Amino acid sequence: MSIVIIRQDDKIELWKTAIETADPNIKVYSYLEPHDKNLVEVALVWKHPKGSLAAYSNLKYIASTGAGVDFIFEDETTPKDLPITRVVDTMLASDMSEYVLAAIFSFLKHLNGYKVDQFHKVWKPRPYYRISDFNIGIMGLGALGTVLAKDLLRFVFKPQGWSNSKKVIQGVTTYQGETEFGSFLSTSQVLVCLLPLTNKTTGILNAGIFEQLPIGAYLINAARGGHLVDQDLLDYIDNGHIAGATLDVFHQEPLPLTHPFWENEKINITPHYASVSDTDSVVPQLLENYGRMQRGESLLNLVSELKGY
Ligand code: NDP
Ligand code: OXD
Repeated sequence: MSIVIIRQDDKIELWKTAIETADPNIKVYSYLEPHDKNLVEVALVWKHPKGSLAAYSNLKYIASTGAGVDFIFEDETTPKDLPITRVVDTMLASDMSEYVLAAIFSFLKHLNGYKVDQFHKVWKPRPYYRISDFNIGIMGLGALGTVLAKDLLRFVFKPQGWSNSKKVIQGVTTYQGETEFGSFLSTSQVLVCLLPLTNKTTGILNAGIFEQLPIGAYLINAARGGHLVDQDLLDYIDNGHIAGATLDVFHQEPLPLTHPFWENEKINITPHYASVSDTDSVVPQLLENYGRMQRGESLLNLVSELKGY
């Protein structure tokens, strides 16, 4: 009985060592090394090559080593009806909060604009904003969005959030579903996307919603590139309706060198590094689920195939 790790970056050894160190009784393979695929019960995946999961016919479940599972559903050859788990982790959530806070503070104090000025040796003070000036609208009040909302409260920001189901978070104005989306957007001077990428949320950051934001709004997308219609953002930055954006995720990663985002002074780019699963923090929950599977108990952090997240 064994676990296989399938990912295309350079972190296979890191995860393998972390699991084997935590429990030397578990045999862990890289999908690239020789192993008996029939004995593999669990696939730990992160952006696996499409089609690679289909080779494992005795899997009991698939575990994403990140919070997102969009790449698993996008692979049409993923074995059907298998449970899928994802990471829900306090460190992942607090890292995301720190990233979003950094982006918001940078916007409030024009740090991006001053960096550009510095390269041109320009001394040009601008009126700055204060924490009290803005509502911070969070799209997605799940594991990450909820922690962000609470962290924003600690800095005396005014967070508000939007989700599928109604949420009650003390100090946070919450909006639910399509009917309340417009009210949420029209009062969000900073819009933070922390939605999962699903059929319903693909392309959700588009001209239709930018139009509903207050003039001068700022966008932070740390969820998935597929949420954003790139050209719509460029158009709304060009026409001044959107003041700028911080983007951590893109349709194609790494972002192609020819992409216009690289050249846009009002767009801050980071390389999908807002919040990264830390093996020390995440391996215990992976092992907990492995034990549950062996004991025939229900798994933690299961994803709904119907909802796609
Ligand atoms: P969760 O599943 O915990 O939360 C998702 C939230 O989005 C829920 O509140 C859900 O509503 C809401 N939602 C989903 N679909 C809709 C919709 N159609 N309309 C309104 N609300 C919707 O996810 P996480 O918070 O753990 O993570 C969110 C995403 O962040 C991940 O899927 C991943 O893509 C991204 N991510 C990016 C990272 C990075 O480094 N850039 C790192 C980690 C994650 P409800 O609660 O009612 O179901
Ligand atoms: C994740 C991510 O989904 O890193 O965890 O994007």
